[in-house]
Amino acid sequence: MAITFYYGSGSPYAWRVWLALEAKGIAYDWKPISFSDGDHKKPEFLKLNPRHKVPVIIDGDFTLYESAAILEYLDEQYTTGLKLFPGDARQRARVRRLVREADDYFVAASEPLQEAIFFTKRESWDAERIAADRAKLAREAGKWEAAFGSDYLAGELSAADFTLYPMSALCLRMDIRKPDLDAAGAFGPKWHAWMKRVQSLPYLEKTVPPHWKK
Ligand SMILES: N[C@@H](CCC(=O)N[C@@H](CS)C(=O)NCC(=O)O)C(=O)O
Repeated sequence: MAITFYYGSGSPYAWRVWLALEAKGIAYDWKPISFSDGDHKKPEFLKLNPRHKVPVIIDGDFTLYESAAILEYLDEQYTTGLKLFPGDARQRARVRRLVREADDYFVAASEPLQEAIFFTKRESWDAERIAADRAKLAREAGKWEAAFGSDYLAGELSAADFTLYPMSALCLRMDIRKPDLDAAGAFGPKWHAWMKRVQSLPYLEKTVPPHWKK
């Protein structure tokens, strides 16, 4: 039976799960929810996730939210397709570490700027705050640049790439709203090359947030 996958367009967390489902070749029933219609606050959704957030999956009689936990579950429960946590104990620990670094430090460094650009009216944009938030993002990006050693974050393609890629794509999207921000310039050449490699995965285009394609 297919997994039910609750998705919200633009959510980097939901995107991570979509990439994992595709890469593992798991059958799923895609259920996009509408944030603007408040679907995530409706009683039927709150029964699935009392924190009113996507992603959520339902696999038979098992419901799970939190994207990082979902990827671990999918990898343990389904042996098909890509191994999201490949290798030996040390290699898997490295993947988990990278996932934590993205969820904790990259998010902390990028969310303030995203808040300032996406969720603040243009007329209220505060140049000083934006510059400070961009500098914070650039400092964090520098740490990732220094860590790149091979094609993918942990060597082989893994859950780490599916975690950081959507967050990174969201950062680049800020330049569409404010071209002189140059969020792309906050990232180094290795990071840009890695973005291109992930973009060339055969299922990547399918998972791009639908409202970005309009
Ligand atoms: N830690 C969660 C974060 C999920 C999350 O923040 N989802 C956002 C979209 S990016 C959401 O659904 N927000 C709606 C809300 O909080 O009401 C995960 O990894 O799944």
